[in-house]
Parts: sequence; C-alpha cells; structure tokens
Amino acid sequence: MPMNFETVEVTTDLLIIGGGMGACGAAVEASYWGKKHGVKVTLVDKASMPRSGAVGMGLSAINLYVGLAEGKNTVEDYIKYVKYDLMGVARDDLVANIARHVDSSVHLFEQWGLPLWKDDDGNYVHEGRWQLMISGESYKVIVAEAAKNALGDENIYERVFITEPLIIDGKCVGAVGFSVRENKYYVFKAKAVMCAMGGTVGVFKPKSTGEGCGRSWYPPFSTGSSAYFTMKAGAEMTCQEVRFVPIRFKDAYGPVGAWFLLFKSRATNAAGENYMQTRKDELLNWGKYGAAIPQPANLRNHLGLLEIKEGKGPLMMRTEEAIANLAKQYEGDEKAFKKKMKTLENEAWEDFLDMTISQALLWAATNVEPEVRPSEINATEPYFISSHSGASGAWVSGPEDLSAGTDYFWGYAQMTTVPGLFAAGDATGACAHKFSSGTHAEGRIAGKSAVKYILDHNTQTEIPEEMVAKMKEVIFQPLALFEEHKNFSTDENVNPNYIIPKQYMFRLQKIMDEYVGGVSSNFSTNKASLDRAAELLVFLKEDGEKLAARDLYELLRVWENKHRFWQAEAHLRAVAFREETRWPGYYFRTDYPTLQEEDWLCFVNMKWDPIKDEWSVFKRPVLNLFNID
Ligand code: SFD
Ligand code: AMP
Repeated sequence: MPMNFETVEVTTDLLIIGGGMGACGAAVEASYWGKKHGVKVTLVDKASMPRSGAVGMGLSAINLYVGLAEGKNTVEDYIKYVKYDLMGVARDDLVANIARHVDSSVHLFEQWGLPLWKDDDGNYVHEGRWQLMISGESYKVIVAEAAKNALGDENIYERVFITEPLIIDGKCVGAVGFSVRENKYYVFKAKAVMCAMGGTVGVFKPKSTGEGCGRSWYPPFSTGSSAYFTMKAGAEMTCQEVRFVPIRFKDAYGPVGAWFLLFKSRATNAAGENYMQTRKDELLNWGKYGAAIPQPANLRNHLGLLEIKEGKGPLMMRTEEAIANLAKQYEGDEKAFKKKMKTLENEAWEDFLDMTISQALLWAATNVEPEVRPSEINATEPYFISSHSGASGAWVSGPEDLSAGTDYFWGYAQMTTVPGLFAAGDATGACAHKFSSGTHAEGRIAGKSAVKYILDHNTQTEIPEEMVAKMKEVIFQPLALFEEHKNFSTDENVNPNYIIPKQYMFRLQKIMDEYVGGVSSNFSTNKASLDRAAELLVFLKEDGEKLAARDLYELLRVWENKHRFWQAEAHLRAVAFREETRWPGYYFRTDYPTLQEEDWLCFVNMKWDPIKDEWSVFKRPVLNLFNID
C-alpha cells in the first residue's frame, strides 16, 4: 500500500456530512436559501448517494405522515404518540417541529416521482394511522436525485469517509477524512457543518453469526459516525441508553409493520395464544405507558420475550390467518375471491421486495407461502437509531417559536451545543419516530437554520497547518503499522503488534452482548456486569491504538470500528447512570427492575470534554410544552 496521500483542501460555507435522508433534506433546503444569499453548500458521503444510507435498498412505507391538511391528526396527537411510545422521554419541541413540516417532505417525494399507493378515490393508502404505503424500491434514488440537482455535481464528494471534526475555539469549522478509492486525504473547511451520518449497527453481537455474519435489520454500514463526530466535537448527547430492539421476521430481518397494521395480523406463541392479550396484566406494571394505545414498542417486545423465557416460543406472525380474514368477505364469489387473494399475495411479497429483499429470498428458499402458513418472528440485537423507536443522539436546540425561554433553546434550530455544528436524523436524540420522511424534514429544518447561522457568522476560521497534518498522520497510521509489522508472523491476521478490525469488532460485540444486555444475556444487565464491561472496554480502547489496515478498504473498517466504540462507551455510561428499568423489551436492569417516575422521568445527558478527556453524565428535566393528556 503506497504511503503517499495527496491532501485535497475544499473550502465551503456549509458542509453537509452524509448523503442519506437527513443530508438530502438539508441539501435541498440549504441550496435554496443559500442561492439567495450566495452561500456555498458542499456534501460529502462515504458511499454513493442514490443508494447510500438506510434507504439504499428501498422502503415499502413512509412511516410518518401526519396529514395536517386533510385534518386527519394534529401535531399534539403525534407528540402524545411519540412520548408514550418512548415511556415519557421525548422532546415536545423537536417532535412538534418535525410533525408540522413532514407532510411537505412527503408531497415533495411524490412530486419528484415516488409512487405512493392511492385508493379508488385518489387518497393515500394508509398502512396505519401515521404510515403510508409506497412502491419504494427506488425511494432513495429519487430523493438523492433531487438533492444532487439542488447541489450541483461539483459540490458533491462521494466515497469519502469522514473521520474527525475540525474544532477551533470550541466551534466546528470543518471535517477531515479520506477517499475509500483513491490515495487522497480530504480537509473540508466550513463556516457551519451539518452532521447526518446515520445510526449505529454492530455494537452488539448480532444473531446472524457464522454464515449469516453481517446480516442485520439496520444497515451494517451505519457504523456510529454521527455519534462519534458529535461526541468528539464536545457536543452534549442525550438518551444514549435508549437503544432500539425491533421485532423482525426471523433470520432475514423482514419488517413487521405492514403485517400488524395493514394486514391486521396477530402475533402468537407456539400454542396460538395472543400474548398481547394473555399477558395484558403485565402492562399494568409500567405506569400510564402500559395503558397507551398502541402499546409502546418496547412493551410489545417485553411481552413476547416473557413468552420465550417461559419456553412458549417460537413466536409466530399469523400471516395465513390475516390473509384469510381479509379475503373472507369475498367468499362465495370465486372470481372476486381469487382476485383478492392474488392482490394480497402481491402486497405481502412487495412489502419485502421493496425494502428487505433477503426476506423474500428466504421465504422463496424455504417454500413459505404466507397465505398458507405462519412465519417466525423474534427480537433482534440492539441498534442505535433515533429516527425509529430508539432515541440516542445529539442534544439540539429547538425552534424559537416552540421552545424559546426554556432549556431546549439556544439560538438556532437543530444546532448542537457546539457552535456551528448542526444535526438531523439518527444524529439527533430525543425525537423518535421521525423515520425516513421526518428525517428528511428535520434535515430541511437544519439546512435552513445552518444557512441563517452562516449569514450571522460569516467568517472562515483559519485552520493551522500543523493540526491537519497531525490528523493526516493519525488517520493513515493503521496502514503504516501493518507495513511495519506484517512480516513478524506467518499469518498476517495474527500478530502481537497489531489487531485487525474484524477481531476488534468481535471483541467489542462480545463484551456488549454478555455484559451490557445483548441477546445472549436476554437483554438484561446489572451494576456488576456494567462495571466488568467498563473494565474490559478500557483494554479494548488501548488495543484500538494498534488497529492495523492492509489497504484502504480495511482502513475504512478501522475507522468505522473506532466510531462504533464511542457509541458503545456512551451507551454503557448511560445504562449505568439510570438506576431503574424504563424500557423493558429494550433492556432490563435486574438490580433496578421497576419504573421510577419520581426520580427518573428525565433525560440522561452526557458530554465528553475534549480538553480534559473526561465524561460527565447528568439529568435534564423532561418539559411538557404541549397539553397532550
Ligand atoms: O419500517 C457517512 N426506515 C424506515 N423509514 C420509513 O419511513 N419507512 C419504513 O418502512 C422504514 N423501515 C426501514 C427503515 C430502514 C431500514 C434499513 C429498513 C426498513 C430495512 C428508517 C429510515 O431509513 C431512517 O429513519 C432514515 O434513513 C434515517 O436517515 P439518516 O439521514 O439519519 O441516515 P441514513 O439515511 O442512513 O444516511 C446516513 C448517511 O451517512 C453516510 N455516512 N458519510 C461520510 N463519512 C462517514 N463517516 C459516514 N458514515 C455514514 C452514509 O453513507 C449515508 O449516506 S421500517 O422497518 O422501520
Ligand atoms: P416496523 O416494520 O416494525 O419498523 O414498523 C413500521 C411502522 O409500524 C412503525 O411506525 C411502527 O411504530 C409501527 N408498528 C409496528 N408494529 C406495530 C404494532 N404492533 N402496533 C402499532 N404500530 C406498530
């Protein structure tokens, strides 16, 4: 591997990092406002925008559409839904801001060519109260095309992996990274930076090991860059304990939403019992949240996991029963019945073909006919995704009209506590259930807000040459380390002088799985286990200095794992700090097994101090800005 890397400097006004849903939203909006004021907007993505990020494979539903113009729901309805689903812990202002803007993102998607399902009267087909059905295999291609058109090709850098923020005097003034294809080191200098690098997968040992290794529900290429970037910049973080454990079709991770909501399916234990019914008394143990409709996602998991614990599994999605129920009204008219069955069969397969193709392959490979027999579902490994039903991310300012005068507001909507650093999507915390559409809307809000910040602070900060030169050395050091020691052993995977990224990742996953409430510890943990994990993570962090890379591809893996590590450490610290169990079904503190509203109905926030290299973890109150009860 040649060691000469050209340094490429890019000077811009707004740097958008990431090319996913949040970044594409920011690109469209910031370009619009930027053009009016001569603000230059640049985007950098580690992959190729038309297929990058979580929506790369496509989606079969838009999970957030409020329908304000149709009078379907109010902003307050949505805040209530989100807050109860997250067991009381959510930011009213951020959720409201997304809710009031999300419909316009959906209308833009339709205008750009995304096929939304329509009924005979031309209305959107709802999957559930908040969700719309789409034929969304090309969803990301369509959204990325609009973003690219807005930005112009000359302002887009693809296949460049961002490793570090540039921080001067506590302000974010750019980022550095490297090309994953060419020998190039990139230095982006900017007046404001917007972080939208998605969530984190691979912190916990996945269920899919061995031949299925790498398969996950959320994309394996979401590797914690948002969390790392914001933490490393010194931003206050929130809800780092609020992981997400989805229920999915077993082994290929097919989503369940369409089955529960569109097809109105039941999930049962192996004996055919509906555990949401038979175990409904357990919901009484979880305060007012247990009585919410729909029941919070973690409580639905919790009841299913209790079945498994008592040996009543596997859990089954009763697809055959759901299809039969939907077709029942056509019985007696053979032609109409056949037609309906065909439509339902198409819809069932399209649900997977649009967004989790491997589930359709697994069904085909194992002769599953959903109209004939049920399919197994189970809880997956934990993920960090604040755009779905998790909540971990940066603590950002709310909009002035909703939160001025409270602790939720400090000047520019979506700005983190680091001046000049904005965030959206999986990068922001405490505003769950925004999904693809809400993330796009949040990106648009952040893009517009960042342009305003730039107009108010219109100076390019000088970045010392030595600083970027030192960062270059650190970024490429794993290649040099490998070259230096590669001949020490006969197998280059095994060497006392370095560790390869895969080994490092497996070690991280084993620690988190066994001690911090992963699959093998039944999502349970306690203080003694967390202390042990903390001890082992110190050794792992030390060994992280010895990560080695054979080529650019492995260098990418090195940095992805360094990023993952920070998400893991933040999670561990937050789980250890919160002395209660608030999200059973996501994780269980066996030493504090109950909900404690008085002491713990609050945010757990934290911050890494870049100067002292120290963490602080602390509480912040949950404010009630809207009357939702
Ligand atoms: O139902 C760097 N999601 C669903 N949303 C819906 O609206 N409907 C659904 O049907 C959804 N389902 C679903 C979903 C996701 C997945 C994977 C499946 C099914 C199988 C959720 C949405 O996809 C999600 O909410 C948004 O995409 C989040 O947007 P954002 O912008 O926060 O993340 P991203 O889109 O993944 O983009 C991240 C970008 O960052 C880049 N990147 N670039 C430079 N340097 C680095 N170091 C970087 N690290 C990452 C990525 O390349 C990418 O461009 S259902 O199952 O929930
Ligand atoms: P999923 O396929 O699990 O990602 O879910 C897609 C959408 O349906 C999300 O908005 C979920 O919150 C919602 N959802 C999934 N399962 C249920 C359920 N059993 N009850 C209510 N909403 C659900």
